[in-house]
Amino acid sequence: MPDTPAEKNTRPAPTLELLATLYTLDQLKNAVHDMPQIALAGRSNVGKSSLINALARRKKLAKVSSEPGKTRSVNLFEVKPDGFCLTDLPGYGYARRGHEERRSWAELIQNYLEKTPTLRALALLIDCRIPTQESDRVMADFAKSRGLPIIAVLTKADKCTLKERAAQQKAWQKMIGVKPITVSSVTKMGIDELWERLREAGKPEVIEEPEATPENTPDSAE
Ligand SMILES: Nc1nc2c(ncn2[C@@H]2O[C@H](COP(=O)(O)OP(=O)(O)OP(=O)(O)O)[C@@H](O)[C@H]2O)c(=O)[nH]1
Ligand SMILES: [Mg+2]
Repeated sequence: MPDTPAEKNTRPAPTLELLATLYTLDQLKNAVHDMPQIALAGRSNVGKSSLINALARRKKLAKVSSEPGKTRSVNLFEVKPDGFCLTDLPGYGYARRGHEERRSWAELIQNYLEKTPTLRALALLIDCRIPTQESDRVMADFAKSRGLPIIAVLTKADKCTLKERAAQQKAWQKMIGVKPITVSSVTKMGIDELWERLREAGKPEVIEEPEATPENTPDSAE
């Protein structure tokens, strides 16, 4: 008889499907999805949309640009067959956009984060070459204040040396108390490990049946 393969290896590889693109607060309010959600947050250009593509093993599922400020909407991607959503958010902290545009994005991100009851975790992305910034700390503090688990991700690992990477990991671990996973959307380094973490955080809650007691067990039929 063949050996039973480990459960991890029998799970079908997840696929990503665009479920909704939301530009306004009204659209956000009316988008009712009861699936668990994990949001990808981080400064503009950190590589959120590229990471969505790397996770999906597709090139153009999410729009990517070398110009910061590419993603302007909240994009929900359903993870199949797991049944949760990954959310690609606009980036924060990009100074060269107009004041009005930045304000409306900030409002959209804030509303999404504060008013999504099924939000399960925040994947917080940090560029491995850029020192910690106040805006990242604010995002981490927000997640902590909500009791949201943070999955810390160091992006663009292909662009920095091992030494730089280790220093950055240490700085982030000290600041947010979570060891970041190092990934590269170019070489696909760390993508499998990140999938494991995301699938664990997004899995549907198991509602435990109460234990059978004489009080809650109906009498057997005559
Ligand atoms: N070398 C390298 N470049 C990357 C990686 N990930 C993203 N990039 C590049 O970084 C730039 C920004 O990537 P995006 O994925 O659009 O970044 P984003 O965080 O979605 O940006 P906004 O939508 O503006 O918030 C693009 O030029 C990408 O090709 C990576 O792992 N390695
Ligand atoms: Mg983007």
